[in-house]
Amino acid sequence: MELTVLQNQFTAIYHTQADGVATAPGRVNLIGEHTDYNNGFVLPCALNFRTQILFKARNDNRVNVHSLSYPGESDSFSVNDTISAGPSQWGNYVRAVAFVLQRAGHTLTGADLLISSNVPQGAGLSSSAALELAVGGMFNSLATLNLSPTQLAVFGQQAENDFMDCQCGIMDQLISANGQAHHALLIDCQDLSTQLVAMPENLAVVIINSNYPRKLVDSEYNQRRADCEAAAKKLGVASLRQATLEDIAHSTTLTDTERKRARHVVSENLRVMSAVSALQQGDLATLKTLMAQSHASLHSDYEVTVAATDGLVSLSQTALGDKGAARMTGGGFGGAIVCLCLPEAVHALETQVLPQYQQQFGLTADLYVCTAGQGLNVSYF
Ligand code: GAF
Repeated sequence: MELTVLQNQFTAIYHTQADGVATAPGRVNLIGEHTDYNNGFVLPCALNFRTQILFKARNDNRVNVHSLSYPGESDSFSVNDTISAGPSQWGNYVRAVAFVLQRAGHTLTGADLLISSNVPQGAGLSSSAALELAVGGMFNSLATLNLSPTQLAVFGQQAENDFMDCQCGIMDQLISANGQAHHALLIDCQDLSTQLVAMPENLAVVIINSNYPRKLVDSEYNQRRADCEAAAKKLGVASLRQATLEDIAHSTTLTDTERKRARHVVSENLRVMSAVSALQQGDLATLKTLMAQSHASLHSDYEVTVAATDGLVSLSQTALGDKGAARMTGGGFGGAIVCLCLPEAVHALETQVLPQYQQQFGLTADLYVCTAGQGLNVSYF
């Protein structure tokens, strides 16, 4: 939404003008799925879809929150008290970030907030990480906490883990904090070091949201984490980052399920590193192979795809031919797929894949042609 419209809305709600705006993006992961919580490698890029929070500091310790996505609802809490869950799920993301900052000993400032977002929700594009980072950036700036974007990302992850009860890894928050326009970011989730990887100018990033209703996502996600931790323990390593495909093949103690989960994680880490070289060389044929292997592994070994996302990927791979690559992206169990393709191939996705998907699965998919966007930003008017 245009900033002036948002500023007017802020004034209509709070009868005063906003001081500034904190904005943070959603993300798409190009490759490296379910590797972050195994201390592995991921290669996401920030999106040009963003969450914006207009804010004005208050003289008391209250945080008042409105969201344009939930008109008629609001939240309000005091940063002087211990923060607990409130009436709304969306408001709880604001509370969650305030809670973890407060728990770490930071003194927060009260503020009036207005949230607006164009990150598609429920599509696996990290709308929650975008909100957490915008909230963290806003408190950081208002209370002069001097936290780095990476520190804010860690607080965002803690907010998910310790307040929202979702045991996610660090990828979504870290890319929302540190993304750079026109670049993907290779993240080593073991030490949180990052390396920018320029996106080839001749490749479009296309996201297709399956709109498949996501169910049991959190419980299945947490179960995958537990499987990986059990596998690492049996292999005698601190995390699957330290395991090799040979270790996994030769182990006599892993269950079939643990062997499959570990094989996905270790092979996916190798694919991420190959994908970085392929992106740097603009080698679409290799990217196509790697993304197809990643999807197949997520289907067979990690078992986080559903028929709808398998179908979308397969239809996209056929429609793109040698002009593009496709795989599921994000946590899975529905959500979105990502395609990297020549701009001239986008038409085939729109005119062939969307109607075929509708016909086969009875669902209307949404297609977004995206660009790699900028990470967290806070500015004053
Ligand atoms: C979700 C999680 F939030 C991430 O941390 C990551 O594990 C991803 O699923 C799978 O790669 O987005």
